[in-house]
Amino acid sequence: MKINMDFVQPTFDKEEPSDAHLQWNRSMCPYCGVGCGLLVGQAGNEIKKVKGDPQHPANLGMICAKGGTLAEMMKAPGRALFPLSRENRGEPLARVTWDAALDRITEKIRSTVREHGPDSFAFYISGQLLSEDYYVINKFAKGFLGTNNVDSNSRLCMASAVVGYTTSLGSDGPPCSYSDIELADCIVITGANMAECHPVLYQRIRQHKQKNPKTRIIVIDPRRTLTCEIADLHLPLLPGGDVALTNGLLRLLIENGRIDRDFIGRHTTGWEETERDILKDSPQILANQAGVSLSALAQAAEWIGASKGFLSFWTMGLNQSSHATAKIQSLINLHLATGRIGVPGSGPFSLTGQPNAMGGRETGGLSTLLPGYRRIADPAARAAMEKLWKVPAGRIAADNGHHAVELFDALEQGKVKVVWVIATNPMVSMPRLDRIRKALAKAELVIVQDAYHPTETSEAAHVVLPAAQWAERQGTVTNSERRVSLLRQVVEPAGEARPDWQIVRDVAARLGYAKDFDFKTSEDVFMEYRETTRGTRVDISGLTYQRLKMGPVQWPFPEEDSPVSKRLYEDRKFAHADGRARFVFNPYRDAAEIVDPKYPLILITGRIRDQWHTMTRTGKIQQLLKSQSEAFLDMHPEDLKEYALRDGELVWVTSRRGSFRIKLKRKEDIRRGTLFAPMHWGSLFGTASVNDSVNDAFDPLSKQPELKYSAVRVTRDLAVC
Ligand SMILES: Nc1nc2c(c(=O)[nH]1)N[C@H]1C(S)=C(S)[C@@H](COP(=O)(O)OP(=O)(O)OC[C@H]3O[C@@H](n4cnc5c(=O)[nH]c(N)nc54)[C@H](O)[C@@H]3O)O[C@H]1N2
Ligand SMILES: Nc1nc2c(c(=O)[nH]1)N[C@H]1C(S)=C(S)[C@@H](COP(=O)(O)OP(=O)(O)OC[C@H]3O[C@@H](n4cnc5c(=O)[nH]c(N)nc54)[C@H](O)[C@@H]3O)O[C@H]1N2
Ligand code: SF4
Ligand SMILES: [Mo]
Repeated sequence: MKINMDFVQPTFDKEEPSDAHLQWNRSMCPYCGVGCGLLVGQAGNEIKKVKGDPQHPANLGMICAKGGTLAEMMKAPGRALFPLSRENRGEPLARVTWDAALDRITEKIRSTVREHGPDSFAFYISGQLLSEDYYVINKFAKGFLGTNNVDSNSRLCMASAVVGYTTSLGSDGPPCSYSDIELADCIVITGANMAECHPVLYQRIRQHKQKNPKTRIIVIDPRRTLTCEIADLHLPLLPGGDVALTNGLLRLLIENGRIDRDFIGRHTTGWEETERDILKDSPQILANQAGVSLSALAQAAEWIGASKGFLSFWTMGLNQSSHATAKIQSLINLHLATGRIGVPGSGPFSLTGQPNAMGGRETGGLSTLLPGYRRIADPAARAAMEKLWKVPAGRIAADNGHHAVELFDALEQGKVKVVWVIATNPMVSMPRLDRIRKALAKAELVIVQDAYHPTETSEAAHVVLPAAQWAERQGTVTNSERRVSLLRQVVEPAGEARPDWQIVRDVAARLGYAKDFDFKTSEDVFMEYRETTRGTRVDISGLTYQRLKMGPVQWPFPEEDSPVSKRLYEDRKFAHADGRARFVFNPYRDAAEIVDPKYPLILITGRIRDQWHTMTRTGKIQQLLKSQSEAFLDMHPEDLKEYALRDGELVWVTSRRGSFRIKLKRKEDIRRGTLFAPMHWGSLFGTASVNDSVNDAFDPLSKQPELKYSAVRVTRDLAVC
């Protein structure tokens, strides 16, 4: 076998004397989508120390505070150690055997599906699962139970990026590599706070800028975030002003003669209409609508137009919006108009949040997808999967399953009766927690499979299943740049915890599908999964665990000796049937649409550097709580004055949907009229969650909710409302 050596053999750094007695193994960080390779130093079954792996191409040895405290994470209290069960909510959860727990689940799924049909059951899963977990869950639900009710927290995270790429380029899949950073001379970071959320990549950009000071960095964010420290230009747009802003940039690029008409003519469709529509609004109108000055917009257009390598990063500021698809298509238009895609240092680069959000998409982990980037709506795709899964034609239901928001509505309405939640904590992370609470209370059986208990969601469960986490199990993950890495098992699971895929396999087997779920190891699962990718855009049919043990690789990887796939579309062949990419024009939406005197402020929610989501892990690590130990609400000093409120006081934030109480924080670096609160704190920390009030409106195409834009008021007393 010829080996593709884009990764060198391990040379463990054992220089520090205190580390010498430890046994070092390779691992992967279980937090963000940068996908850092780690070295874990262990003594027996205990992980003592974690370092960045200098050989891993994603991080080249770097690591952030979250990755650096993983040894402490393994000692954090509150692990789910044994299966727990109770007949009715309100009764205490009691320890049961695995057999008893799995028998109970199996019987309930069997009887519910028999009486009410397969769509009375649903999985709600997570981008923190491994690809093998995802594959087994999808195969079980879509191929055997016959329901497409498998949606993931990626619906709150990446769904809009999937639709944006698919509609513009013909397929999902970020077309760039991290190594494009070092080749870019103009980097746009929009709706992304990379300094706090993708710290190691941010570090790479910072280093590139230090070495090449002429590299232009433009940050587009209503807040002056930490990321702005490396920015040459910050465009503090109005929340939701993105389409006006990007359309303004496109208009100025046209006026400046910076359009690649040769590329447009050969490789795209839809330009004529787009150019016509873009020219309808003046740059001044578009700048006003975006809430930025025309001179700043013109500066950004100038730098983009003059650059050779134009790379744009985006994350939740674009994805989490009720017009997210429009925002993303407008951004991709800039790359198509300038021909800056599929060439070094260029491309529209959606950063994934969770460690395996990408793998989730590849394995078909949304209610609209099947493995290999196949879509449920495509009859040929369903037929292909039925053949691969050796199930009768017509087994895979033709309709998409419920997306996340709709799934909880269906539970509340009693249409879905049994829900199995894996590796996500919707009682903190879903918008409109009042509805999620009611939905879970209505369900006949709530199964929560988590590495920790209690969580806000496991408290609502009938059955809690303990999952092995991070280095306690083995499998593959794909990071933002399409790089597949093998996460090795280096320690034994805590208590009786089991790997997620095994738990689902064992229920499938009990339901009579033992032959089809005859996977002994995660490698067995991987070998079956990789076959489903053959001939698709995410083809990894040449990949093996053995190859991955030598180092991670980017897909596609169709042969054992495939060349490195650094960039998609280098051949200018886009994935639409005609081989061309599509311009999609979107008119800007009036950014002030929902502001009403009763709810005059806009609440933005997001992340802080040292916490991970709902804090089941990072909230228990002292070192990570030091920088920020409690929830807060950022408000501009002028707004504090206007509403006669004081820095540090407790206030009520009220939206049309609900209220929560939180501590005010004076903050210069935020637009007047906007507020920011972290999403992390939930009821187990004794505080109300922001999601008690956050908007559950969603994008019509991606169904991703508007987590970044809620009209609210802030008052000292709730009674004032
Ligand atoms: N420390 C830490 N890192 C993480 C995570 C974590 O929990 N903690 N989670 C991971 C996950 S799953 C994800 S999805 C990513 C998220 O990573 P990011 O998307 O970078 O993080 P957020 O803080 O959610 O939001 C990003 C920015 O969008 C801005 N924004 C809000 N509205 C708009 C708008 O209308 N337009 C524009 N252009 N910008 C807007 C916000 O002000 C915010 O600064 O982070 C990943 N990394
Ligand atoms: N208001 C607001 N809400 C948001 C967002 C926002 O910006 N604003 N962001 C949204 C986004 S982008 C995301 S990704 C979501 C994240 O929201 P969640 O997915 O709810 O957040 P986590 O805390 O990461 O939940 C992961 C759960 O999995 C458990 N776990 C860890 N490892 C394993 C494992 O190996 N197996 C199993 N079975 N369990 C494990 C953890 O203990 C935890 O309970 O939040 C969304 N909600
Ligand atoms: S940047 Fe992300 S993947 Fe890397 S160590 Fe930090 S949290 Fe982990
Ligand atoms: Mo996310």
